[in-house]
Amino acid sequence: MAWFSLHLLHLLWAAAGTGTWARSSCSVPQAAQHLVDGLQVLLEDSVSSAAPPNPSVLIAMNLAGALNAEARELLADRLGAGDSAGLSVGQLALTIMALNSSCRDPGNKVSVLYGQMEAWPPSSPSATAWTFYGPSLAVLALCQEHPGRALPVAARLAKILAAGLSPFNTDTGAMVTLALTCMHSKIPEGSEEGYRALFSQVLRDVVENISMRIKDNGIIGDVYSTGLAMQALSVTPEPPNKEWDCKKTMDTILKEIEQGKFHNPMSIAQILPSLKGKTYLDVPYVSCSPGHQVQPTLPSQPSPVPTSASNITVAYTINNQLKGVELVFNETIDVSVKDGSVLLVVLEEAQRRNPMFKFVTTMTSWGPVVSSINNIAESVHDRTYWQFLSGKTPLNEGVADYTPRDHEHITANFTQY
Ligand code: B12
Ligand SMILES: *[C@@H]1O[C@H](CO)[C@@H](O)[C@H](O)[C@H]1NC(C)=O
Ligand SMILES: *[C@@H]1O[C@H](CO)[C@@H](O)[C@H](O)[C@H]1NC(C)=O
Ligand SMILES: *[C@@H]1O[C@H](CO)[C@@H](O)[C@H](O)[C@H]1NC(C)=O
Ligand SMILES: *[C@@H]1O[C@H](CO)[C@@H](O)[C@H](O)[C@H]1NC(C)=O
Ligand SMILES: *[C@@H]1O[C@H](CO)[C@@H](O)[C@H](O)[C@H]1NC(C)=O
Repeated sequence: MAWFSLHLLHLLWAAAGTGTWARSSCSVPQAAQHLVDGLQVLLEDSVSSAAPPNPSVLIAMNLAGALNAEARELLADRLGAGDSAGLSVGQLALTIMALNSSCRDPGNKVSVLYGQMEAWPPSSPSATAWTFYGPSLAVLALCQEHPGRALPVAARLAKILAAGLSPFNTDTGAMVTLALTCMHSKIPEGSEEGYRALFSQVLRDVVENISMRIKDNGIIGDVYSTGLAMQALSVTPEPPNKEWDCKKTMDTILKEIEQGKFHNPMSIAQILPSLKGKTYLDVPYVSCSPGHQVQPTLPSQPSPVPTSASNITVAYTINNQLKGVELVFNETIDVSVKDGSVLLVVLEEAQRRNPMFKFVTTMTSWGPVVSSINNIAESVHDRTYWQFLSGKTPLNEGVADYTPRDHEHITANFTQY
C-alpha cells in the first residue's frame, strides 16, 4: 500500500512537471471535437502549390498531427527548397521551426538567422511593441536549435524588454514568453546566474501584463491573440497573480469557432495548437513516424446562406493627417455593395467611383494588407500604416475577411505604430 501511494505520488509529480497543461485541466470536450476537426481540414485544404508556402501552417499541422500527409510533404519540400534571402528574421524563424517539426534538417538557415540576429537590434528606427514579434520568434527558433549560441541574443532581447513593451501588445507578449521560457529552461550549465534572474524578471512582467488582458469571458487580448496567449500562460515558469481559468477561455473560443470567426488559415494555424494542448515549445519533440491519422468524417457543412440580392450602404473615409503637409486629405464616400461583401469590395467600389480612393495591396501570410491609399504608402522605417476602424474602434480583421454591416462607417486612418 505504501509502495503504491508512493508510486502514485511519483506519477502525479511527473505529470505536474512535464505536462504543460497539467496546471489547469482544459481540453476540448468530446461534443465539440468536430469543430476542431473542421478547422484542421480547412487549414490543410489551404495548402496548394499556387500559394506561397506558409510555415505557420506546417507547424500547426505537425503539432496537431497532420491528416493530409500529401499536403504536409508538399509544404515541407517547398519550405526546405526556398531561399533564405529576402525573408525577415520572423519568417526565417518560422521556416526553421516548420522544417524541424517535419523532421527536416533546416540546413544553413539556422546560421543565416544567427548572423542576422547578431546584428540585432538595428540602431536606426526606435522600437515599439509591434517590432519585437519577429525577433522573439528568432530567439525561440535559435533556442530550440542551439541554446548556447542563442544566449547572448536572448539576453539582448530581454534587456531591452526589461524596460517594458509599451504600448503592451498581447501577441508580442505571448511570443516573448515562449522565447524566454525556452531560454530559461535551457541556460547552459555554468552560465552566469544573472541570465536566469534576467529572464525570470522579464517573464514575470510580461506574463503579468498578459494576465491583465484576460477578459471576463476568458478571451485574452482579442479573439485572435488568445491562441498564442494560451500557449504562453500554459508554459510560463512565472504564473501570474491573477488566476487563469483555462476552461472558460476554451469554452468561449469554441463558441467563436462555431460562429465562424476562424476561417483565415493563419488564424487557424495560431489557435489549433492550443486546442490540441500543444505549444511551439513542443516543436522539437514532434514524432514523425508515419501517422495513422484517420480523416475525420465531418458533419455536412451548413450550406452557405443564400446571398440576398439586396445592397447595403457603407460610409468609407480615408484620412491622412500625417504625411506631406500639402497632401493632407480627409475624404468620405458612400458606397453601395451587395450584402455580405467583404470590406475589400467596398474599397474597390470606392476606387471605381472616385480615383482619389485608389489603393494598393500587398500579399502576406494573413492575406492582403492595404499598403497604400491615394499614393500615401506605409513605411516600416517611419512605422506608418493604414489602420482600419469601424467608428472609433480598430478592426480586428483585414479587408479581405471583415464583412461590414449596413450603414457602418469605416475609416482608413494613416497612423503610426
Ligand atoms: C506586427 C503586426 C502588425 C504591424 C505590421 C508591420 C510590421 N512592420 O511589423 C502593423 C501595426 C502594421 C499591423 C497592422 C494591422 N494588423 Co497586425 N499584427 C501584427 C502582429 C503583432 C505580428 C505580425 C508579425 O510580425 N508576424 C511575424 C512574421 C514573420 O510573419 P509575416 O506573415 O511575415 O508578418 C506580416 C503579416 O503578419 C502582416 N500583417 C500584420 N498584421 C496584419 C493584418 C492583416 C489583416 C494582414 C492581412 C496582414 C498583417 O505584417 C507582418 C509584417 O510584414 C500580428 C499578431 C499575430 N498573432 O500574428 C498582428 C495581426 C496579424 N494583425 C491584425 C490586424 C487586425 C491588423 C490590422 C487590420 C489592424 C487595423 N485595425 O488596421 C492592420 C492591417 C491593416 C491594413 N492596412 O490592411 C490581426 C489579424 C487578425 C485577423 N483575423 O485577421 C493580428 C493577428 C493581431 C490580433 N491579435 O488581432 N499589424
Ligand atoms: C529538431 O530540433 C531538436 C532539438 O534541437 C533536435 O534534437 C533535432 O535533431 C532537430 N531535428 C532536425 C531534423 O533538425
Ligand atoms: C506592461 O504594460 C504597461 C502598460 O501598457 C507598460 O507600460 C509596461 O511597459 C508593460 N511591461 C512589460 C514588461 O511589457
Ligand atoms: C474627417 O472626416 C470625418 C467624416 O466627415 C470627420 O468625422 C472627422 O472629424 C474629420 N477629421 C479631420 C481630422 O478633419
Ligand atoms: C450593388 O452593389 C454592387 C457591388 O457589389 C454594385 O455594382 C451595384 O451598383 C449596387 N447596386 C446599386 C443599386 O447600387
Ligand atoms: C488618425 O491618425 C492620426 C495620426 O496618427 C491620429 O492623431 C488620430 O488620433 C487617428 N484617429 C483615430 C480615430 O484613430
